[in-house]
Amino acid sequence: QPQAFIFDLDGVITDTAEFHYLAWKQVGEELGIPVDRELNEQLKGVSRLESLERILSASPRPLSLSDAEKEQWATRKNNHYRELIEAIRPSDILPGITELIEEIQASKLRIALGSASKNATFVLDKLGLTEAFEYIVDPGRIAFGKPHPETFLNAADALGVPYAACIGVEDSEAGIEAINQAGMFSVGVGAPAFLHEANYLVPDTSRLKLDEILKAYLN
Ligand code: B16
Ligand code: MG
Repeated sequence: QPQAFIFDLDGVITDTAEFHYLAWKQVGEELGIPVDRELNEQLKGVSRLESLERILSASPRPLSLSDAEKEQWATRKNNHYRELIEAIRPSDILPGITELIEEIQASKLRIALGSASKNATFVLDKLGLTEAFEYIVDPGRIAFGKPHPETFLNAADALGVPYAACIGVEDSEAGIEAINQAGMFSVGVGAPAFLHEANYLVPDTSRLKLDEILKAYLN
């Protein structure tokens, strides 16, 4: 029997994945590196500095930046991002998520957040969802980001729930790999082209139904 859900934030609870994309696109333009949606799939779920590294690797001309310069570009991206998320409101919770959380609570299952984002608590507060999460992973204390399983293991350990009794929900390829590596049941939200490793896949959040997820888990 499952005991807990561990949710990703950006792209699952709310569409901040789009804001991360727009912010990186802007930084890419400033750096002279085009950031398109395909490259963006490789940035989802990945930390700020690692995302920058991946963008720099895609540069059409060789670019070598010092660590201090990289920090500056990462901060620049975060400033763009913070501007974009300033106006987030509870109505920006993605379709079906409020209902899913209510169903999970009614079934007495536990709920944690496993986001890579240092802005996660800010976003959850804006959405009015902080109370729904019993535990929120602090990415500052995670040594290895997604696709490493540490984020999800940390959440399960904090709840005191066996890994195999956890269900992780993710929109990123890196995140699905992390959940699978953790020995948990993975639920993907998005396109099969990127998320085909998910144990259960839906095209968008409106299709996340607790009974369907539990049926798939028990199969
Ligand atoms: P920040 P998630 C991830 O959040 C995003 O998918 C990824 O695009 C972002 O780079 C990462 O958080 C770090 O975010 O710059 O705000 O610390 O999808 O794991 O909820
Ligand atoms: Mg995500």
